[in-house]
Amino acid sequence: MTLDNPTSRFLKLPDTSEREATDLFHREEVQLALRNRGMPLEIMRYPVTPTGMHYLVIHFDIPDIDIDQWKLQVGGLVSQPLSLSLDDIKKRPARTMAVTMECAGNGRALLNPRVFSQPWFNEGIGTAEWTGTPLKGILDEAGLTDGAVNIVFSGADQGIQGEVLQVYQRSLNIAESMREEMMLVYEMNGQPLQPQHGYPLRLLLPGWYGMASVKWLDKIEVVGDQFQGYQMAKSYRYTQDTEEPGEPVTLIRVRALMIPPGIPDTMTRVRWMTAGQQTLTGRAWAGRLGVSRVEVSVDDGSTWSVATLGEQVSTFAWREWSFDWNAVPGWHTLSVRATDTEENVQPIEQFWNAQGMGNNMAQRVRVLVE
Ligand SMILES: Nc1nc2c(c(=O)[nH]1)N[C@H]1C(S)=C(S)[C@@H](COP(=O)(O)O)O[C@H]1N2
Ligand SMILES: [Mo]
Repeated sequence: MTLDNPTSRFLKLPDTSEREATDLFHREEVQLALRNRGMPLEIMRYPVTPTGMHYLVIHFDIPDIDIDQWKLQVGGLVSQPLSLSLDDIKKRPARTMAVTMECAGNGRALLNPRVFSQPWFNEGIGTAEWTGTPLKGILDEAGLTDGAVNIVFSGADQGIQGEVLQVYQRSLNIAESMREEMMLVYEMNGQPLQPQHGYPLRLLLPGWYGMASVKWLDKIEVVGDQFQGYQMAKSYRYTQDTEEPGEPVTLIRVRALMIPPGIPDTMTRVRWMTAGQQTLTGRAWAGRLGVSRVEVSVDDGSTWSVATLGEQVSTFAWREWSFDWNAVPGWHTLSVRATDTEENVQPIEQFWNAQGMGNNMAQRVRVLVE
């Protein structure tokens, strides 16, 4: 949207002095938010997110890697342990795939009561074209031996979380690890991985929430039991309190997001737009599943209309949607929700969990039309 007459005029959108206490963020949440940037939602206009605008999550520090010393070690219950340099890995069969990645905590800041952690609204999302080699090829070459149950992927980053000193580690069962789309990637959008995205090598598990795609990967170990590391057994669980074990967070749930239409108020991000025919657009994804339907509401969820689905960027990436709206003057709350190919639909009200995971509540956007 462009203004016909860009002359400034006085226009007061909701008053920021009337914020409630629940809207105030803690110093540590702000600190996390500054390290872990989100993707500005208007950037959904690009099918592939420019690298500098892809979201980021870094639990500890970005590790300092000496590429001359660096090797990927593959060991444990294998018949042939491997030690591979980046050049060795690049010589293997290569594949490039667009993948939509989302943080499992996306939407967390919208919970009430709010959960203290990286305070995403809806911007923990991005789609990149990743280049690497299939994980299965490496595992086949190493040769899993009898009794292999889990594969443990370790990053070079270390820190303390939940009072546990640890390296960032996640595990995966054998069947998932052997899926065709699982990759070890060394390029993002045609360039070597940037330090913040896992240089020199990361795991990429399309369809899974982002935490599973271990960055700065330097060790793959095949083990004979269920790995119980912190990022599996304690963190990334759906629980109602910190005591119960709960269920593991795994695949990405269905979600659609809207490019906020019109123009924003700097402080509140509330939108302003002119009356008449407007096209609302955005993207929708469902991890491993497809998106079967996207619906838009212009009356705060009272009624829903079906949007037009556009092309899907790849099997594991988002697809565009659009919806023509005849905007009438006044205040409106716009909303969008998607349904996946297994008929899971995004909730209107968020169910709450103690770590603020998998929150795929339908997005709401306040708009003043004049
Ligand atoms: N080694 C390591 N891998 C990691 C993380 C991390 O902190 N350390 N963060 C995870 C989380 S929670 C997410 S959502 C994704 C984010 O990947 P990105 O920063 O490239 O978008 O990386 C995952 N892999
Ligand atoms: Mo994440």
